[in-house]
Amino acid sequence: MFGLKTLGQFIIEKQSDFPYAKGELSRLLRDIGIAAKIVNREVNKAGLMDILGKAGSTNIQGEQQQKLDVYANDQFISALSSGGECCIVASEENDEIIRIDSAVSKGAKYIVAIDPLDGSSNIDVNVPIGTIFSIYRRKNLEVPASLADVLQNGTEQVAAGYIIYGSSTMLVYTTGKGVNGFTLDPSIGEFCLSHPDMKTPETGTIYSINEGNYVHFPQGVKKYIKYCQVEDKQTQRPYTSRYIGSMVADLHRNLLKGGIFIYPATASAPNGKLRLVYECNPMAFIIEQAGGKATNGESRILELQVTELHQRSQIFIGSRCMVETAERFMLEAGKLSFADIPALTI
Ligand code: AHM
Ligand code: MG
Repeated sequence: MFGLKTLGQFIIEKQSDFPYAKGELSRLLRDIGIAAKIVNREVNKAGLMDILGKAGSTNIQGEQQQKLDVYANDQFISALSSGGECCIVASEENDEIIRIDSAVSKGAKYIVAIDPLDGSSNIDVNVPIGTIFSIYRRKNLEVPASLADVLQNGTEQVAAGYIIYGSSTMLVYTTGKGVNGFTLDPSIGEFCLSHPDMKTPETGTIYSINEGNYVHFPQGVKKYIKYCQVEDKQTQRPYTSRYIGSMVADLHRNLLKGGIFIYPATASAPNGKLRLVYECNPMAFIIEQAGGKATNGESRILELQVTELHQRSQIFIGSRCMVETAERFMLEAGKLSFADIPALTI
């Protein structure tokens, strides 16, 4: 372990950044890290499990074989329940919030919003998938924890992070004092600090969007895509298009290399597809902490009013300069015609 710093060691070290910390948040982050390792183990066997699934869709105890996204949900809820620091879990997999009564009675302070397995349509084809989490503090310890504690604006997040199950497994998180990334070393079963103080480039050359939906995009997005494709040496255009279809993987790559990820409104989804509470807000917190920017095309994601648990938002997120340019296209849409975009070559 020479020179290695594990997630557990790092969390304990960083606790002193918060003078009044009693270790609860540290324990919560540790619980998430443990659940992530369990989910990682199953994700890694996904193909194998499918093959073994031929023996029947039940396990050795005769129980129904669980789908991996349900399995991940169960693992995180179970780790958070037994950890005792989280009184409410809000998950993409559950219509309603889950109250952890044993933790409530102990006065647990934290709320966790989670997408246990994002991009789950990519499981079967061995493409990276992820977990996204967001942590809030209970608003008022004098009253029972409720949905109102979950419906806080993104600016109130105490911590946020993601786990990417890819060619290697990484856990990346922030508590509002920068972003740090840890790679799972399977030989010792520990997340080890591999990417300290992550910063995203001010600008980049990658744009990530499901261009198949082009005809349904708002004018500003259409025009921005065309801008990305125009030749211009100074801005290194045309940009490269990269879209995995797992937000965690697309954002992780863009965080490291510089780029923009857009999931806009479409004709059939006027508020976009991605969920504000457990997808957009945590990712926005992380990217901002890494020096990037996240908006819904006009307003900062973290300041959007949260009114519903499964609320959706369009999102423009990544390198600051690229997001600002895209925002300008959104703002000017309606005023600009295609001919106004410099050197448009389509
Ligand atoms: P999910 O939460 O059902 O997995 O959907 C979220 C995923 C994101 O990871 C990804 O960015 C997006 O859906 C891809 O959607 P699309 O296939 O419409 O491009
Ligand atoms: Mg999701």
